[in-house]
Amino acid sequence: MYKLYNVKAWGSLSIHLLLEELGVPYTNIWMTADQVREPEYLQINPLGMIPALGLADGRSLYESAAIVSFLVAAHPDGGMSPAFGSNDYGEFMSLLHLMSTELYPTISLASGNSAYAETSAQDAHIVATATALADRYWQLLDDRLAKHGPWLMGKEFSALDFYCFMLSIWGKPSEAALHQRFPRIAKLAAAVRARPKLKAALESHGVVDLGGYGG
Ligand SMILES: N[C@@H](CCC(=O)N[C@@H](CS)C(=O)NCC(=O)O)C(=O)O
Repeated sequence: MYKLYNVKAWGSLSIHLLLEELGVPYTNIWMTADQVREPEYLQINPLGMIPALGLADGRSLYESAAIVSFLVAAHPDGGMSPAFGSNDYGEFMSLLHLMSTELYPTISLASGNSAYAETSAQDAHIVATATALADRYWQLLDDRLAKHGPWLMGKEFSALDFYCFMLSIWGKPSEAALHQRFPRIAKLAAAVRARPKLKAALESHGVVDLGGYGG
């Protein structure tokens, strides 16, 4: 059975929703921010970050996009990705990695208190630059939804939509403001929230309603 190392409304949210949608058994382990930084957790994720997924043989996986890629491959009947090796799958991977390696860290930088800044002026510069770059990526995703929606893979709902939803709840200055700028992202987020299988998980993260994350 899997073990999900989970913090409310952190990067484990997309994995939590994916596990629920797939209907596979897992043990949910709620963590505090302090526990994530403790040496015991570094044995599970050496990066000291959420998410991590414990496997039945005692190993653990980290990096959210890797966990998504693993789960959709381990449970292909769950229908959470296009067929492996298809051109659609290639596109699925491009979008997953765009969101995990570009948009996710850019959103983190846009949140401020960057380790890269020595002064508050430097931090303000990083926040402004990262906010503008994040908006560029959001526009790209919104444009794709406008052309090929309602989901990121067109008519097929997939694990990408959970991932996109998770990033959108961290919208700056608020989720609602992000929705105003990117209406198709707003539509996608509302449609994810409306999926019956996800109700309990969304409630447990406090993100059933718009702005549940804190804005
Ligand atoms: N590249 C990582 C990024 C994960 C990440 O940034 N997680 C944040 C939470 S959303 C975290 O655990 N931060 C550690 C901390 O704040 O102590 C991934 O995709 O899994």
